[in-house]
This record gives sequence, structure tokens and C-alpha cells, in this order.
Amino acid sequence: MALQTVFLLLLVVLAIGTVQGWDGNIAYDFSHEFEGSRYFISRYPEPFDLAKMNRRCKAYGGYLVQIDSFIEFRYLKFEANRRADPSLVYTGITDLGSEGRFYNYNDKKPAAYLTWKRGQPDNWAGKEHCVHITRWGFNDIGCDGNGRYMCEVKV
Ligand SMILES: [Ca+2]
Ligand SMILES: [Ca+2]
Repeated sequence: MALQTVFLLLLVVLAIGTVQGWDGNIAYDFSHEFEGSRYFISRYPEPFDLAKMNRRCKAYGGYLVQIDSFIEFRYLKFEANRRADPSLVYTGITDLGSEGRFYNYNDKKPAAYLTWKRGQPDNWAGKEHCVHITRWGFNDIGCDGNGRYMCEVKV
């Protein structure tokens, strides 16, 4: 491909990204399809925001990751662990507005699979309504912490 063509394509990609509100903090990081989905993880931690991160995932044709089974959890934990401290990786699972009833932020349906770390969820200080992945399972955590986020795109 000619260098000019590559440059032009890059400009188009950047323009589309700008229109869709993409700010660059995401990377296609999971190189293979798994169980009908592809996954993206942000490149660096930043203040988490459910609505904002879900919008970014939508720009990729997906949504904040929904975890539906043990094998999906195990896969994502492994992949997150390879690229980041998994304790910093947020999911799209939340109990915001329905304490103790965890649902997927994007489609508002009840979370299909929950595997909690021992002693969790504890809704510490009454303020933990988001869910991140740890080595030992899920933990509920504040929705305004610093972390990475993961998107899921159905293929
Ligand atoms: Ca909670
Ligand atoms: Ca907790």
C-alpha cells in the first residue's frame, strides 16, 4: 500500500474516532475471538465512569463487558492478568440504583453469572456499586475509582 494511502486511511480512522467520542484510551487487545465475542481493554487506568465507558464501547459496536459464565470469567481474568493488574479492571456489572441486585449496565438485565471473592460483595461504606475482576473473583467497588475497563463486541 502506498504511503499516501496509509496516511489517508489513518486520517479517516482518526476523524471517525473523533466523531464517535473516542479518546484513544482503548486498544484491541484480545487477538482472538472467544465464545462469539471479541474483547477490548483500555490501555491505561483512568477515573471510571459507567456511562462514559459504555459509550466508548458502543463506538466499537459493543458494550461494557458482561460476564455470563465461569469460562468467560476465567478467560477474561487470564487475559486481564496478562495485560494489567486484574484488580484494576472494571466490568459492566453494577447494582447502582438497586442495592444488592447486580445487573449489566448496558442492557439492564440481571447479571447472568456472579463469582464473588470471599467476603464480597460487602457494599463497603454503602458506596460500592461497580464490579471489578480480581484473581479470586468479583469485588464490588466504588464506581468512581481509577481503573481500566473492558468492552465486549459480539461477532
Ligand atoms: Ca452496592
Ligand atoms: Ca467490596
